[in-house]
Formats: sequence, C-alpha cells, structure tokens
Amino acid sequence: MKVYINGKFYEKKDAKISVFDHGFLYGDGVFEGIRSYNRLAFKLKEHIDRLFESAHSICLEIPLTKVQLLEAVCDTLRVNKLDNAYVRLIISRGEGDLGLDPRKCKGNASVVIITDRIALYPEKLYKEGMEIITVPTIRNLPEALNPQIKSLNYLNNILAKIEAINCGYEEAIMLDSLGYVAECSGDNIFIVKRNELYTPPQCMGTLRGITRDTILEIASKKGIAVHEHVITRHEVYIADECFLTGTAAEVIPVVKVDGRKIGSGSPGSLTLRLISEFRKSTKREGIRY
Ligand code: PXG
Repeated sequence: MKVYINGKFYEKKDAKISVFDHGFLYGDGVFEGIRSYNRLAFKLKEHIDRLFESAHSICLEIPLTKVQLLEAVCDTLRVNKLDNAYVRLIISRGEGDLGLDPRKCKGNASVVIITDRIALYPEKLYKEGMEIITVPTIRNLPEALNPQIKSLNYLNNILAKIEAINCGYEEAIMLDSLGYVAECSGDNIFIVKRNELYTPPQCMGTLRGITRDTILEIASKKGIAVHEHVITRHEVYIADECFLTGTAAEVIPVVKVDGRKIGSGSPGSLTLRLISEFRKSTKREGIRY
C-alpha cells in the first residue's frame, strides 16, 4: 500500500511525518474519512468541501486547490489499485517548534492520503442490529470546540468509545450539555416513529455527517417525512426503529439502547429499506477514478 505525503508516494513502512508536526504534538489539523465503491469515490466533492470548511475554521491553509486535492485522492486510489476502499485524508499544521503558536510551523501544512481496504462491521450486525449504550462523556460544546470541525483532536469521541468498550459495547450514544442525544462516537443517529424520521439538528453538538445528509436526501426523494429535532433518551427508548449512519459503518440498525429493546427488537422495515437505498446510491454515485 502506498501512502501520499505532500505530492509523493511512499511505501507504508517509509510513510513518516515529523514528531515536530503540530498534528502529532497538538492534534492541530483536520481530516476526512471517505469510501469508494467499484472505483467510484462516494461523495468525494462533499468530503473535500467539508475538509476545506474545517481547515478554514482553524485558520489552516490547505496547500492545494479542491480540484488538486480531489485528483490526489483519485491518484492514490489508482496507484494502490483499489476498487473498493476507505480513504483517510489528513491535513496537519506541519512542522513547528514545541510551542502552540502555529506561525512557528514553517512551510506548508502536510497533506497525507492513506488508503485501505474496507473494514466493515460483520454483516450479521447489519441483519440483526447492534446494541449500544449512552456514555458519561458528553459531546464537545459547540462554543468550545465545534463538532463541525473534523479536527485531528478526537479525544472527546475516543473517550466515549473507551467507555462503551469498557461496558462491552461497540458504539456509544453521546449526549450534549443539555442532556439531549447528540450523536455516537463516529456516527450520526436516527430514530423512526410512526414511519417518520427524526435526527438531532447539527447545531446541537452534532457533526453534519455526509451519510446523514445522504439519508435525508433519500428520505425526501421517497416522500418520507424527516424532522431535524432535539431527541431525548426517552424518545430513543420508545422509538419504533433506530439506526446509525457514518462513512465507516454506512447505515446500521440499532435494536437495543441502554438495555431497552427498540421496537420489535429486530431491525425495522424502514431502516432496512434505507440500507438498501443507500447501497444502491453508492453503486451509482461518486467520482470515477
Ligand atoms: N459523527 C462523528 C463524530 C463522526 O466522527 C460521523 C458522525 C459520520 O459522518 P460521515 O460524514 O462519515 O457520515 C463521523 C464520522 C470510524 C470513524 O472509525 C468515523 C469518523 C471519523 C474517523 C473514524 O468510525 N467520522
């Protein structure tokens, strides 16, 4: 597997970044997780737009244009001869000194593109649904570190993941500072009640997920009502269906939350329909490479 670093390809063992890079020292940088299906990079433009927004928000100048970055992602996929892949696109502040001051980072930000084979949850979980729990760590306050910024500092999410794993679960519901359901450690959350969809609004400490947006798009095309509305844990417990969305997990049903069975206790019919529609869209949409 070859890794792209600042315009050059390196073998995995030689793909290295300085320990003085502020991405390593402080998590000072931004990233995206992208997938490709049958040589179509799914929603690549949307991921690159979000990356530029994250970078702009932290005053980080990406040393490539959007078109150049899109080409670099496609080149990396081609060089690695990957038809189906997971892509990690990382922009870090670059090499500086041991202080916080980003002005000390001489030269450009570092651009890294790593590709890998797709790591999915086992297919069984998509058929039978997963069990998740609410964890004590709340999502970052938007006023402090806005979850819209996909920064390299993911400790907030990692703490939630650790708390879920310590309790024997793979994914965690994170609440916002008011106690409403925000999202999961690496996924957005949806519930279904009376055949209508509900998902927390993005202003409440929730990342505007690209998979979430794809589900909203599919729902509107199919005439399914969607409410971007605050959700309480109680509303999750009494929902007819629940599912999570994310580039890594795609769309995955949830059948138990905090020990409460959701709906019938197996993946709901609307969830299964949306999984099927989502998979169809990954087959026809994207940037060909
Ligand atoms: N919320 C958070 C906090 C995320 O990190 C999503 C929602 C879903 O967004 P997209 O745009 O992918 O639909 C994410 C996704 C992982 C992993 O291993 C997930 C993400 C980043 C890194 C790793 O599951 N982000």
